[in-house]
Amino acid sequence: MLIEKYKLDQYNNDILNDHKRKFEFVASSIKNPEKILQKLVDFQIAIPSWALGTGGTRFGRFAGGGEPRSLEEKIEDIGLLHKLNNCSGAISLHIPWDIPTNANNIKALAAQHGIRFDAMNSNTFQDQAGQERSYKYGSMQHIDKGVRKQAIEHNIEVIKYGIELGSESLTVWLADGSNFPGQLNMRKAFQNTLESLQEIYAELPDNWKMFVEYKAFEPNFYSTTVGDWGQSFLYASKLGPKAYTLVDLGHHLPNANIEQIVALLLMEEKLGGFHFNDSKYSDDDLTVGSINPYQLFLIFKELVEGMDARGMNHATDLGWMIDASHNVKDPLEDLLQSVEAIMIAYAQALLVDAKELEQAQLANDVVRAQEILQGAYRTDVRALIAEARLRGGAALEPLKLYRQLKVRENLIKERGLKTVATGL
Ligand code: RM4
Ligand code: MN
Ligand code: MN
Repeated sequence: MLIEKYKLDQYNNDILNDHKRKFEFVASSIKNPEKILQKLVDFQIAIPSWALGTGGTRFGRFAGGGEPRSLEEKIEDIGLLHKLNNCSGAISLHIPWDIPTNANNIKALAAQHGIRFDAMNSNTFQDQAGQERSYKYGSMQHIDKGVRKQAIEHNIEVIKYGIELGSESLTVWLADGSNFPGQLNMRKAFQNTLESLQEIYAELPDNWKMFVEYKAFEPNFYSTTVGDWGQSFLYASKLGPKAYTLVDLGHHLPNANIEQIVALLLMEEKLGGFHFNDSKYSDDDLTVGSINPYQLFLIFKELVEGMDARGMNHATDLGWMIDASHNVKDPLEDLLQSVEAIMIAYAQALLVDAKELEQAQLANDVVRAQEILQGAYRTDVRALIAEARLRGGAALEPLKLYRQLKVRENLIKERGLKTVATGL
């Protein structure tokens, strides 16, 4: 399904007066609205290819209907999102779930929708059909050199696919670890993993980055070989300047101070990428901003401050991606909500007056510091984000237009009710 431009414009025109009123109200109460708007127009969040279908739990999966059956249809779905919000202009592929059999065609299709290829993701956490050796006891940490070699070769293959598509980064998330005390030698597991990563790192093109993602637990429950930001930082430091830590919001133990992690990684120039989601417990992969939007704002506040301190480009210098799973919602609606939550937190963080906050900190004025942060957080910035969308040619209210145009109903008509997308 394609959304015709005239329908989008018509929709915007119908609600334009109401929007203008709200926009002028918020714009009049903030400093530099134009500067903030430009940042919002530029900001893009990649959509992972595995998030376009209904995700399952280990107990079951309830397909939603009209799910993309191929990589081409996944790109079309992201094209719909991008048309609606103008901030989903990138796709992140997971190999082997989404092998681009004809890279030129795939590239051309993506270009038609204004989509570029974000980080490539490798998969050594599942055994694939026809695979020679098993990852049951890990991949890059494995005691058997043959298993490690297989995992290394897979990652090198993923880089090759990425080069063909114009991607410039590889995300490595390892499920490696142990379920029981004594199962492995932790030092050797680390060293094997480091050596494996070094072999992959050696194959990275000059302009590529490697993101080392960490996760506290699951699927292993006793130890994880890249378990937290300290371990990821250690690998990334030993690997070299092209290696960075990737922070996935759901990959921490409860109550971890993620904003502090982000601040320090940025300070050390080792923050590379970001996976957005929200959670009540840990890796719940829920809609961004659905559980703890204030934490998301605090994280963005550190991101903005830390990137500005280094003169970084917010839109391009870090890899931004959603990493979520949709059990009960329409995946596309869920993604629209997630992107909106990210844009809200980003816009609110841009409202924080860094100089004023610094003065409050230097005066040990704790109350003032809190007022500054919460003043920004409690500003209703939705009209600002809508204005950025309008300027970028997208919809003032993406979710409402999605429903009005009956996008899901149309996709079900096109693709059928019983389609299941590849992914988890
Ligand atoms: C993992 C991790 C990775 C993602 C897979 C699908 O929990 O978050 O980033 O590639 O899920
Ligand atoms: Mn992730
Ligand atoms: Mn995860």
